[in-house]
Amino acid sequence: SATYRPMDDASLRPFLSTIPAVPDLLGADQARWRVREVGDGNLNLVFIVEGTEGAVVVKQALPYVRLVGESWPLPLERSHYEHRALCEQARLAPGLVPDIYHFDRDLALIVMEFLSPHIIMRKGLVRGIEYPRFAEDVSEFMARMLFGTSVLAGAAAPYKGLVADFAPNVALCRITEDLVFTDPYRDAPLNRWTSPELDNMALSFRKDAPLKRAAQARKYQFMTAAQALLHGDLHTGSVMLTPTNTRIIDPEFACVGPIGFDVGAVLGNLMLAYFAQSGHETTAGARDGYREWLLAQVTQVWRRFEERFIALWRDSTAGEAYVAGLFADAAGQAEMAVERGRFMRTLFEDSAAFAGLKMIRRVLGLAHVEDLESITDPALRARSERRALTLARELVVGAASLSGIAEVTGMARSIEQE
Ligand code: SR1
Ligand code: MG
Repeated sequence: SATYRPMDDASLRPFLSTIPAVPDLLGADQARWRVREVGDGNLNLVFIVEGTEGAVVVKQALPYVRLVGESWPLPLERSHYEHRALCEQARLAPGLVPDIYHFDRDLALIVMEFLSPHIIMRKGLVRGIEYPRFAEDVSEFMARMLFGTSVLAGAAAPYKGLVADFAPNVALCRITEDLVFTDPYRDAPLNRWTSPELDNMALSFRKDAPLKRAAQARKYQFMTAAQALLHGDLHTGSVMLTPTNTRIIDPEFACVGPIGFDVGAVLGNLMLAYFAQSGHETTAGARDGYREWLLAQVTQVWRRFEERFIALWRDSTAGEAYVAGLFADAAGQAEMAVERGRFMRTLFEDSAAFAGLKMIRRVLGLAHVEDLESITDPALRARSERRALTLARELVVGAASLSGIAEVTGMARSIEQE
C-alpha cells in the first residue's frame, strides 16, 4: 500500500512485482512485461499488463470523472465499494465475475483476471454478434445476487450489514440520481444530444408532467427501497463475454436498492441495441434476424430471471421475511405461490420503468452509448434515438398497465416498423 498516485508504465511494474500472485501470472521477467492503458469508460484508468506467461488487468480509480475532467471530483473510495461488491458477487454467483488477485485501498486499485478472448458486450452487439449464453448467465447472476442479498434469503443482521457497508457510496449513487432520474428532464448543462431533430423531443420531455412525476417516483424508489445489493450499473458495457462464457464487471456503483434497477438496466440496454440496428444496416447488410435475436434476449432475460428468482425463494428456508415455518402446510404453500407471483409482477413493472429511464438517459443525458453513437448517418441515428425515446416513455409512464414482457417486445417491434 502507498499514498495515492495515478499509475503509469513506470510505477506499475515495480508495484506489480511485489504482489505475490502476479510474477507467476505474468512471468518473472519484469523487463518483458508490456503495459497498455486501455480505459475507454467514463471514470477510470484501465491497464492491461502482458507478460511471457499471461496477463492481468489493473483498474485504478481517478480522483475525478474521466469523461468530464478534473472539474468534477469523485471519491477514490468507489474502488473499495467495487472490490467489496466483487467479493459478494464471487461468493453468491461464482464463475460470473472476474477473479480478483489484489486490492489496494490507498491506491484505489484492483488487480484482476484478464478476460480473453472476451470483449465488451456492447461492442459485440454493434457488430451483430449473437451470444447464446448471455440471457441464461446474466439472469442467473441477477437472481443469485438480488435474491441472495435480500431478507428473502437470509437473516436481518447480514442484510443490515450490507446496507450499512454500502450506504457511504454516496457520490456514485448521486451520479445515478442526477444523470438517470433528473437531468434528462431539465435543462442541465451536461445534457447533450447530437441531432437537432431531437430538440423537440427533449423539450417535450421537460414539459411532460406524467413522465417527470413517474421519473421522480422511481428516483424516490431508487433512493429508499433497500431490497438487495445492486450491481448499480448493469448495462451491456459492464458485461464481458464470448459465446460460451459471461462475466459481469465494474460494480463501482453498487448500493442496496430496488431489484428492478439492475434488471431494467439489462433490458433497457438490449432495447437500445435493438433500436440502433437499423442505423448499422447500410454498412453491415440487413439485420432483421439480429433485431429479433435482441428482442428474444429481452424476453428470455426477464422470463429466466423470474423463474430463477422464484425457484431460489421457493427452495430457501432461511429468509427473515416470509418466514418459511409459517407456510409449511398445503394452504400456506398455495398462499406463498400467489404472493411470489404478486411480488414478481411488481418487479416486472419496476424493471420496465427503470429500463425506460435508462434508455432516456443514454439519449438525452451526459453519458451516451456506442450502439447509437457509432451510427454514422445523422438522420438514421436520430431515427433510432427517437424510436428508443418513444418506447422508453411508454415504459416509464405505462409500466403498471403492461400485460407482460411480450407486450414490451411487441411495442418495440411496432415502433421500429412505424
Ligand atoms: C459521469 S459517469 C456517467 C455514467 O458512466 C457510468 O457508466 C454510469 O452509467 C454513469 O452514470
Ligand atoms: Mg463502468
